Amino acid sequence: MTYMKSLGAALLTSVALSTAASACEVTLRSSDTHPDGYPTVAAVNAMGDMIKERSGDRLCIEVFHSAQLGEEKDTIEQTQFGVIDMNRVSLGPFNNIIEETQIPSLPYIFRSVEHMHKVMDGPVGQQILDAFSDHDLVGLAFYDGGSRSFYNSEKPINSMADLAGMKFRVMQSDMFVDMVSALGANATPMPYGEVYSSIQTGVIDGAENNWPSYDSSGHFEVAKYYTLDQHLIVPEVLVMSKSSFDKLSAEDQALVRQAAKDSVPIMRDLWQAREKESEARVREAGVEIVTDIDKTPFIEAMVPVYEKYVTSDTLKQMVADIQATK
Ligand code: GTR
Repeated sequence: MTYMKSLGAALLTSVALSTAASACEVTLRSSDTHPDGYPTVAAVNAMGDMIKERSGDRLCIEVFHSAQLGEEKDTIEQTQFGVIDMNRVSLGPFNNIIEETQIPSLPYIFRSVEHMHKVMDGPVGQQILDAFSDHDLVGLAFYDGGSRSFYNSEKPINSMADLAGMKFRVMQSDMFVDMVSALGANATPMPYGEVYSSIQTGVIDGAENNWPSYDSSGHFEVAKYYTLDQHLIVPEVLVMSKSSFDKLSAEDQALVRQAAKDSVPIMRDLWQAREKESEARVREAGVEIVTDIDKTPFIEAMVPVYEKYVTSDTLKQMVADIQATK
C-alpha cells in the first residue's frame, strides 16, 4: 500500500514536472554569435526570465548562442523571413540594408560611450528602431558594443601611417570597407566566425573589435598587437521578426517590448564588468597594447566616408542631432 502510494506520488510529480517544463505556449528562438555567458547572451536570457514570469510562464525565449543558427548576415535574413524569431546583432551588418543604421555606425561619430547612450536612448535612437519596421523587423532595444580598435599579427600600430597596405577584416558593411581604405589599409568583409583562421593562415593581417570580442573569440591568440584608436562605437541591437511579432497578442507584444527595454541596464552593467575582465585576461596573455595614439589624423581621414554615406537630408539631420546631443 505504502509502495503504491509512493509510486503514485512519484508519477504525479513527474507529470507535474513535465507540464512545468513544457508550460511555455510560445518559445521565441533568439540568435547570437557570441558564446554562452557573453553579456549580450546573458541579457537576452534575463529578458527571457522576465517575460516568462510576467506572462505566467506562457511566453519564453530560447537563446541559440555561439552562432548555432548561423553568421549574423544570414541570421538577419532568416529573421526577416520569420525562420528566426529574435536576433541580437551589431548594427554593422544592417548598414547595407537600412541606411539609418549607418549613422551610429559612422567612425568617430560618438565622443564617448556616454554620448552614445544619450543618443540611442533618445529620439535618434527611436528613429533608428522605427526604421526596422520597413524591413520586416521590429527594433526592440540597443545594447552596448564598447569601442572597436584594430589588432593584427604583424606589428604594433603607432600611427595611421603604420596601417598602410595592411589587410583587415571588417563586418559585412560597405561603409566599413571605405573606412579602412580611407585609413590607407585594405579591407576584407567576412563573417566573424572566419576571422580566427584567416588571421592564423595569413589571409588577413588582422581585424578590429572591442575588448570582450577580442578576448572571447580568441583573436588575441593570433593577433597580439592591439592599438586603441577606437574608430567605432557601434551600438548593438535586439530585433524581432515582424511575422513572429504579429503572431503575438497586443498584450504580449507590449510585454516583449518592455522586457527588452528592461534588459538594457542589465546588459550595460554586465558589459562594463566584462570589458575590464577581458582587458585583464588579454593583458595577462601578453598582448602588446598601444594606448598612446593620436586620433586626429584618423578623424580627419573620415571626411570622405561621411561625404559618401551621409547623403539625404534625413541622414544629415541625424548627424547634426547626434553632434548637438550633449
Ligand atoms: C562583435 C559584435 C558581434 C559581431 C562581431 C563582428 O563586437 O558583438 O555582434 O558583429 O563584433 O565583428 O562580427
